This record gives sequence, C-alpha cells and structure tokens, in this order.
Amino acid sequence: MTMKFYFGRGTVALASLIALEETGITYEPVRLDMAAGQQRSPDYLAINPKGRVPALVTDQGILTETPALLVYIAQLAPEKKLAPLDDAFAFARLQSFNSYLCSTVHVAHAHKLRGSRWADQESSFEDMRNRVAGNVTECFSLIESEMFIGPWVLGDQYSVADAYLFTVAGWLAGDGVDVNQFPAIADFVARMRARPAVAKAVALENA
Ligand SMILES: N[C@@H](CCC(=O)N[C@@H](CS)C(=O)NCC(=O)O)C(=O)O
Repeated sequence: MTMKFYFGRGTVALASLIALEETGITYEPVRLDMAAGQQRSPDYLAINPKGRVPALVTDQGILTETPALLVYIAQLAPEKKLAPLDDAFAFARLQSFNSYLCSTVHVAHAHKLRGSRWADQESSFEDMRNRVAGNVTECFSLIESEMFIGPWVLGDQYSVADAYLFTVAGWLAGDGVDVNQFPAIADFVARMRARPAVAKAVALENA
C-alpha cells in the first residue's frame, strides 16, 4: 500500500514532508485546506481525531505527532542516515531536540493564533499574542547558543531534526522575530533551502 501523507500549508507538517522527500520513498501527498477548516471535517477526523496535521496513513495504521513521524520516516530508509539509529545516546539527543520543538517552541508559537485553546476572553488572547515574540526569541536564543551544534542540529550528520528546525524557524518572521539575530540558524536556513528535498517539499506546500 502507498502511504498517504496529510499536510497543510504553513504548518508543522512541512518537517515530515521534507523527511519523506529526503528518503525518496513513494507516498501520496494530500494537502488539506486549513483556512477552510478541512482538518475538522468528518472525513479527516476519521483519520486524525485530533483535527490537526500531520497524519501519515501506513499499512500498519495511522501515525500522528511530528517527533514520532520523523523517526518512523527515518527508519523507513536507514541507508539515508536521517537519524543516528545505532547510537543510543545520539538518538536520545535527536529525540530531546525534537521534543523541545514540539512541546515548547511550537506551543509558544501557537499562542499567537490559537489562544482559544487556553482561554475564552479576547483580552486573554491579546495578552498571549503579546508574549509570543519574547517567548520564541528566548527559545531560539537557547537553540542557537546551547542546542544547535552545526553545521546541522546534531553536528556533521544531517538528520530529521534539521527538517523540523527549518520548519519551526520558518515561523519566526510571522512571530515578529528577526532570524538574523541568530547567525547560526540564519545560515542553517539558507543551506536547508538549497537542498533539493527541501525545495520539493516547499513547492508541494505551495502548489
Ligand atoms: N503536536 C503536533 C501538533 C500538530 C499541530 O498543532 N498542527 C497544527 C498545524 S501547525 C494544526 O493542524 N492545527 C489545526 C487546528 O488547530 O485547527 C505535532 O507536532 O504534530
């Protein structure tokens, strides 16, 4: 069975889309119209009851959550070395990095447009929006100074964590944060754009 990958424009699903393109595996990309709320349609909720992207439909079942998808995709093509599969410590570092993006950086960013997840009053949304640039800056300062080894996230070996960092870094401008205050990340983003798999994934997002 050909895997189906559900994604939306401008979402975290770009990370898994890049990873899929890096593997060269055959899959069917399905783009949802997020602005029209297609992620909450009954048809899609039957695939992912969370009403979010990404979702990957495999012959064993459906996978959601970016950190899980990324290591799964890496393991589908071990010869591409998209994760340090035979080094327990390095693999844990990959998971640590991806978990930080998922549970802290993405959540900090989501306070800009998705305040209704946490509060009801318009004044609360404004309060949350006002914290986004500062919180995201704090996260990226830590990534730049402590977590990112270079030239890639884990050092010399390119991995799925790079696809994830590239995706989340793509939200900086919209969050009111200038990527150029993080020189290593700005250089990383430019090098990522030059990768054919990244260009293909970005084109699929915008097609
Ligand atoms: N923890 C999930 C988060 C997925 C998520 O929040 N996706 C957003 C797009 S970036 C979404 O589908 N939002 C749709 C909505 O909230 O209606 C992951 O990392 O995959």
